[in-house]
Amino acid sequence: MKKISRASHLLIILSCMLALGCSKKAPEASAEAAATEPTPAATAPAPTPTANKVEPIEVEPTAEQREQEKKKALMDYAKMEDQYLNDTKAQWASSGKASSTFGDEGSSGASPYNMATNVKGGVDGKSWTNGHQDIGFDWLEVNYDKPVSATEVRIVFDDGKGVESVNKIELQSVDGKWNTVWEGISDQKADKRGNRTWFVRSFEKTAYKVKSVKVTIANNLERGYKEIDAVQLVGE
Ligand SMILES: [Ca+2]
Repeated sequence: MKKISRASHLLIILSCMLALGCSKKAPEASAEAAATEPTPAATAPAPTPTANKVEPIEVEPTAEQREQEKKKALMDYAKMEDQYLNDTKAQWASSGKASSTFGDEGSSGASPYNMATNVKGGVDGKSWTNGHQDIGFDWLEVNYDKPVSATEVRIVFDDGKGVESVNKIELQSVDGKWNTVWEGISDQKADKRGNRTWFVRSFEKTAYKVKSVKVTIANNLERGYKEIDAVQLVGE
């Protein structure tokens, strides 16, 4: 019995040693396996020689080419504006009023030259000029003869003056309710291609019929007086 137990004891020690040996060898084996695995560097394609690479030569445009580019930009503007002006789904305001007018705080009051009534009708070079350069907010409200389900509003700024200050566009339904269709910080810059800058905002077609549009401007966003010539309402 003693022999057997000694033998089994030996067996246990042996198997333990074997297990240890195996477990000790295991990392070595995996290290060997790792060593035989190809390294990414070895398989990476050899860098192509740069000596033979042909660099594109940048050619300065000639004065004539620059002039052509300028003409093309003017033509693009002409086409854009022509589309707006002849848009059969667009109508011009029939009347307008505003929160302030240039000169209205003076003793003689605002000149007709700057009044909100100048936004009535199409683009004609006569504009509403607001009364503040950098303080507070101003608004312009315009009315339309034919109420429509609206999809877009286009505000025409004379020389782009004030286009960066547009802050909100609201539409009034025929039952008198005001709805904000856009509010934010204007990303529009003065359009240098033409004498007018069109501030255009599209939105989902309104379920209600629109009769008036109110444009709010944040005076401090673009310092100086703002000039709006006309406001188009698009819809049917
Ligand atoms: Ca006008």
